[in-house]
Amino acid sequence: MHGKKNVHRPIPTITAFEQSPDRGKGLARDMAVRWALEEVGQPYAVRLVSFGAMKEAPHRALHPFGQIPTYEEGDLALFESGSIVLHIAEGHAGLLPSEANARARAITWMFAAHSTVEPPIVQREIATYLEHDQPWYAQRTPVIEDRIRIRLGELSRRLAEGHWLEPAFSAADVLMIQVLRRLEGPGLLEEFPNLSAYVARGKARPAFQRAFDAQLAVFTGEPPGK
Ligand code: GTB
Repeated sequence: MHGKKNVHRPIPTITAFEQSPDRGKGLARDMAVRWALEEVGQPYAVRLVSFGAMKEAPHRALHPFGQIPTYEEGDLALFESGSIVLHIAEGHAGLLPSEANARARAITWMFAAHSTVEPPIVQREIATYLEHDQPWYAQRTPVIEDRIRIRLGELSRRLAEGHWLEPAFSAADVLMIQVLRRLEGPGLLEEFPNLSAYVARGKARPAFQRAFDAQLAVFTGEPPGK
């Protein structure tokens, strides 16, 4: 049964960085999970983990790669933000269409966000943060940026004047917008005005703002909304 509403389920607990390197910009992958939970109105708890604790056995029992986010709900423990968002969308109304083909198309876009659009974006981050001292860095960066531009161009043409990837906002938009947010700032994303507008549309959603404020509060130490 898809899109079950009002089913009693335990409050899930997610993990997030105790100290996010993005200093509260909401770019770490707990943000997509928080956003999905906010969209469906599911309360959740957060356990903050340090970089050290992430690599220790108790956390690795939840996440084999020693990363965040994880998701615990009763007997169920999940890792991989895409899978977690899909699980949330499967269990609640509002993040996936109920008609079978439309639902399959939205799930396809979820995979596209993480499998097709995101990889060159992550390659650029890795080059910027970890490989900038390498002799080949200056030559490699424009190559990666061209790969990103190709994907953004393709996505931009498909989105065209559309508001969302499918006719209604879905879990696919949560993942895709979070992927595109990793390019924010003067640069590549701004070369594609409809993609910039798409990201802005997602960020304007009240659920995005609640999720953003909650993760920012971890960084500032202030309660959300202050
Ligand atoms: N495929 C997994 C998923 O989607 O859940 C990838 C999980 C992952 O990359 N987790 C990262 C992590 O735990 C945090 S989100 N890293 C620590 C480690 O591997 O030891 C990636 C991330 C981190 C920081 C920023 N930032 O500062 O801007 C953005 C994104």
